Amino acid sequence: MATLSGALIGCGFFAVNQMHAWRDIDGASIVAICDRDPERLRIVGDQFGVAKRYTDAAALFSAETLDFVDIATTVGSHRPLVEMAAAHRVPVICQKPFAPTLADAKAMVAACAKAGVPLMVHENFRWQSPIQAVRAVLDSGEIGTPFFGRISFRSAYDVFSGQPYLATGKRFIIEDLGIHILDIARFLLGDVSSLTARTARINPAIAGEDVATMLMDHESGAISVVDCSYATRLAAEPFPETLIEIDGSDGTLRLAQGYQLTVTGKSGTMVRDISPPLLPWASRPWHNIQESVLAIQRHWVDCLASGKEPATAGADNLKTFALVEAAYAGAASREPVRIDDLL
Ligand code: NAD
Ligand code: 89V
Repeated sequence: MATLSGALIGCGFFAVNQMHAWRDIDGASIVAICDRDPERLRIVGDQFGVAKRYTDAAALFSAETLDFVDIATTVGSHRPLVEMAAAHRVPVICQKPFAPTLADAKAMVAACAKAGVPLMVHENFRWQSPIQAVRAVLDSGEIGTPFFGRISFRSAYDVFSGQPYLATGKRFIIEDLGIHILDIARFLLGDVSSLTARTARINPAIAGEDVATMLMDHESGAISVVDCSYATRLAAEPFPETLIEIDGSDGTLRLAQGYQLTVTGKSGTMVRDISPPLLPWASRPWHNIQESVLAIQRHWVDCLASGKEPATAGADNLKTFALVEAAYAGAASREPVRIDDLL
């Protein structure tokens, strides 16, 4: 397979993981990087030996011939950068949250569709190997048809030290973290027809909500609860594990802290340790997220090579993003929100 030439835009906190993962992937190579902050450009360029460096994305697109671009900036710049990629007919990966609003996200999907360029949202949590293992159990039919799910992320980990901007936005946990957990709920139980939400801010030092509880009706008839908190102090800090309970017509599955999966189904009860691998460049406790970065980027390269649509294509991500918008609207109104009305 010919090596695809990519560029990374945004060389901040999380992009370093993406650069490590690109180095591990045969079939793609990052040939140029861009950051409006020259110091971040220097740090990442030197660490990964990338000589072509740009402080302006427009200059990058004009000067380079690219097979894809990987946008790892924060949300405010996603729409102009994705539209710039579409204008240059360059396939594009965009970090989550995809856009500031669902209207922006729809415009970005439309721009890429009109230009005929593939667009994938870097929605990596569903690519964590424990989440994929849960999905494989459901697909095997071992627990029958799911009728209830709880997808839970509760922690008191200090996310603000690495990502200080998370403390300052009016929106916090649903937009930043809940978006992943809502996507996992869709990945496991299917699309959602309605959502009811409640939020709270426990930490007085931040601007947004740090607790959110969401109840969802899935189109399949299953019900799920997605609960997220950064105000939950536990004896053993679980960050960044997503815990899962699913009840089905023929059994149950439980993904418990420490990556312990218990399945009680048609063939009895099985307990398995499904801890994610610790990649050579990864560090605990982030290794779970880091391995999913490698998996989603590999998926992108496979999709570009085969012409397949990525699992988290822009069009798919609109359905996850709609859950985020519904959660904020529903928490404000204290009324259930119909998802079809947003899409
Ligand atoms: P960051 O602020 O550390 O890095 C962003 C970088 O982008 C900065 O260096 C900034 O100078 C640069 N930048 C911003 N606008 C630019 C522009 N127009 N042109 C060029 N450079 C520009 O942020 P971060 O914590 O690395 O987060 C980046 C994105 O990754 C966010 O959307 C965040 O939500 C997401 N993220 C995803 C995960 C995940 O698991 N998927 C984890 C953490 C962060
Ligand atoms: O995955 C993320 O988007 C991160 C974190 C796990 C800290 O919420 O911002």
